[in-house]
Amino acid sequence: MSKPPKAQSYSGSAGGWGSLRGISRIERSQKAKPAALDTLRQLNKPGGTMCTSCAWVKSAEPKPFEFCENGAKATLWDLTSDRCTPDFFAAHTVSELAGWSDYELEMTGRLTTPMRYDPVSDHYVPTSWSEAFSAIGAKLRTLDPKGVTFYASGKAALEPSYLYAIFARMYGNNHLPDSSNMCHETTSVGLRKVTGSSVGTCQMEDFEHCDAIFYLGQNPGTNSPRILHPLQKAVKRGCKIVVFNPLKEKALTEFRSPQNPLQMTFGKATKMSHLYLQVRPGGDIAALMGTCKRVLERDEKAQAMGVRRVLDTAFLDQHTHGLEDFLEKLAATSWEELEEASGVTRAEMEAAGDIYADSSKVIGIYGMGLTQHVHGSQAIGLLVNLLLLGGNMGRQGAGCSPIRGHSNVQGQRTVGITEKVALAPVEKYREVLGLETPAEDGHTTVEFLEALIAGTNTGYIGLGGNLARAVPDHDRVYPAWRTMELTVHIATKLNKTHCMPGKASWLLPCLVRAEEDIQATGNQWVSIEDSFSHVSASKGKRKPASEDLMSETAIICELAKATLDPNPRWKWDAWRGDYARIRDLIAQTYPEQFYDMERRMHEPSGFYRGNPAHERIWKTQSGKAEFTTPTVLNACGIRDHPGGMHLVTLRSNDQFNTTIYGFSDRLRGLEGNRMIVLISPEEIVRLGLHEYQEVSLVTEVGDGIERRVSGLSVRAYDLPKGAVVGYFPELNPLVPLEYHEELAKTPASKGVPVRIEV
Ligand SMILES: Nc1nc2c(c(=O)[nH]1)N[C@H]1C(S)=C(S)[C@@H](COP(=O)(O)OP(=O)(O)OC[C@H]3O[C@@H](n4cnc5c(=O)[nH]c(N)nc54)[C@H](O)[C@@H]3O)O[C@H]1N2
Ligand SMILES: Nc1nc2c(c(=O)[nH]1)N[C@H]1C(S)=C(S)[C@@H](COP(=O)(O)OP(=O)(O)OC[C@H]3O[C@@H](n4cnc5c(=O)[nH]c(N)nc54)[C@H](O)[C@@H]3O)O[C@H]1N2
Ligand SMILES: [Mo]
Repeated sequence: MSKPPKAQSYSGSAGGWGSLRGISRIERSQKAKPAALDTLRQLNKPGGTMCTSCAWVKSAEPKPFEFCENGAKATLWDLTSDRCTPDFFAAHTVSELAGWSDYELEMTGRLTTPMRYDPVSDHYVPTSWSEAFSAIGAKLRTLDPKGVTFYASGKAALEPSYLYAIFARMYGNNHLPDSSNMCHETTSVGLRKVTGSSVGTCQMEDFEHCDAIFYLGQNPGTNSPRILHPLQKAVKRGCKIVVFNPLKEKALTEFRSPQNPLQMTFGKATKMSHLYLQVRPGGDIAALMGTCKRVLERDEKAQAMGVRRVLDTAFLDQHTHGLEDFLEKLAATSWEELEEASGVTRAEMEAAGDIYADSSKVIGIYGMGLTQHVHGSQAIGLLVNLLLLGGNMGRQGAGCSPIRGHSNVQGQRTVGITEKVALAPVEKYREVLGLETPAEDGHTTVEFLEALIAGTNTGYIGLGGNLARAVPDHDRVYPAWRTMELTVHIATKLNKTHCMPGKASWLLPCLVRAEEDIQATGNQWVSIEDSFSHVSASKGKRKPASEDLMSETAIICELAKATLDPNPRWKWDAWRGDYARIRDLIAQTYPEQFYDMERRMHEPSGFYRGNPAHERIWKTQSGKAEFTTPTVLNACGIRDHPGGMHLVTLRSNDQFNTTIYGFSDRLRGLEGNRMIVLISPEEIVRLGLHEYQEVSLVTEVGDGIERRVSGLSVRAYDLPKGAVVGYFPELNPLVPLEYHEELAKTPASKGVPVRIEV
């Protein structure tokens, strides 16, 4: 499958003509019909369809094309004319398909027909919807509810997500892990611990007022390109961007707006960052401490000179807790220790501190580079510390903004998809539905896998996703996956997880968001929540890929009817027939945030669900924003090990998670091969390697389990010492299941201790 590798650095900017070429390549490969372009034109606009790619905000004043390269790719991928039909399944055994690559499987096109796994012939065979539902319902009734997990991958809208969460609880458990458990769970736990809120505090207008943006561990050029427009605007009015990232990501160095014909044709790309700290993996805790150290020095200096102080002392007194302990820790930590743990110099940390001290409004942004570490919540805590020092929380032009992943992943948590009972609306469920929430917390993703390996999890329902592929430790997970009694996938395209059927297994093909969803009362609206907690309406207009598809909402209603005893208060047919009735349930369950949802979701840019931390109301233990006193200086769980390298696994520009669109990581100048490992030129020399040499990576956590990925081709890349980088999901066999964030259990896929073997 891989073409001959070619390494070169990319000379273009992020955005620009390269991004348009990227879109047209996918359009050709997916043979998208002209009507698909119509869908693109309506993407992220009131009355249109909300993009299924990232979770960045929908503008109240949309541009002619309110989508980016990768949003277009995701949409065209959904609207492909290729079909994965019963004939295809008749021609291939499931064991054969299990050997296909992620790319080959998804290239077969949209699933068209409900399929049942036949263990005798080892084929998926067509079945009818009614047979599928009654057989799955009957099977679920025989299983112990304590051993069945209901996973959700953050794409499904609020309506099906709400129903999915109550279905699991009516069935008898809180086993509702979400892709968030591998992603921003560190935010849900860590940011909540310090601000009392599990989501970001920024709003769009803050980007029009900030003086500085600290941008940590997120790659906007690939993963949220629409953010580049407000960033570019901010830079042009003088805002300074400080980046912490081991890789020099192109979009954070220069950007050419594809929305601006003049800049595309004649203009110079915009220089995006003023300061770029190439921290080592996990180096953010120390780099942020160094930045804070400088901020304090600058505050002392300001006091000595009798000018305006850098610290917002009124805010600190009234709104924060724990500053003294943090200051003690800072004073006790030397610059040498900070340089060693961060991988950057004192001068660089001082420069970052100076930009902070010279700015009166600062925003902090972060992504997987912070959350996917063993001590990720401490790194988030340190970013919040920095913001708190200057009172940069809960006021205009300031705040903390995690960039979410899937387009509705935040919303799924909001409407009840959570394994934590404390976060479930237990009282309201009782009042609105007569539902008694099971008392025990459910599985996180890691706990699900532990139960799977231990043999106590025997059933799995997946609302989207490719879970077996997205998780750590494939060599331990794959064999266990196949031992389950029941696996059910609600999906749009075929993937590796589907090719590891349990003893009884079904593929239930569903509509994508751009397709019309006709129920008893006509074509239905759905709604989704973005990274800024805005809830927007979305409607599909395209004809479905096959007549035999059902919506996610309809599938969940039918599964629930087939599984649960009838209850006059649980009106699955009425909910399925009119999604406004589900929104009514959401509004009754969460009245403060979702009142009048039916009307408000049509407001431009959606309605704001609100966030107490944005109003400086801190729902923390102390009732104040909490300073974090770090217990470590680097976020990696294991620092010292013989191999001495830390592996970062990340996304290329040509994938959406486990969906591989192609083999071009354009913005990094890496083409043609995904089985590569990036190493700095100095380390290549030190280790006696050479470019294009094949090596293996071996994990070093000392638990006696051999984890190895071989056949990786070496590429020289500008990286800090000790960092090696490769692609998710190919390198997931190297991430140990037990190596996860200390509080949130997010797998630590950004700082795995490894050695290189020739
Ligand atoms: N096109 C496209 N869009 C997507 C996705 C996709 O796969 N494709 N995925 C979606 C999902 S689910 C998510 S969660 C988001 C993910 O979006 P990101 O959060 O950008 O995730 P990654 O691609 O994993 O890259 C993380 C960044 O962190 C940096 N990094 C790694 N380790 C460290 C560290 O220790 N410190 C710091 N400061 N930086 C570090 C990496 O170099 C990289 O730039 O994107 C969403 N949007
Ligand atoms: N090593 C490493 N591992 C990681 C990460 C990393 O950075 N490094 N990132 C983690 C992160 S942030 C995340 S979010 C997870 C992602 O984990 P998942 O969310 O489980 O994976 P995806 O690849 O997004 O799932 C793709 C599949 O979803 C189905 N699908 C697509 N669209 C729809 C739809 O509209 N409806 C339904 N029902 N199904 C649909 C298709 O069948 C497709 O094959 O991976 C995590 N794993
Ligand atoms: Mo994610």
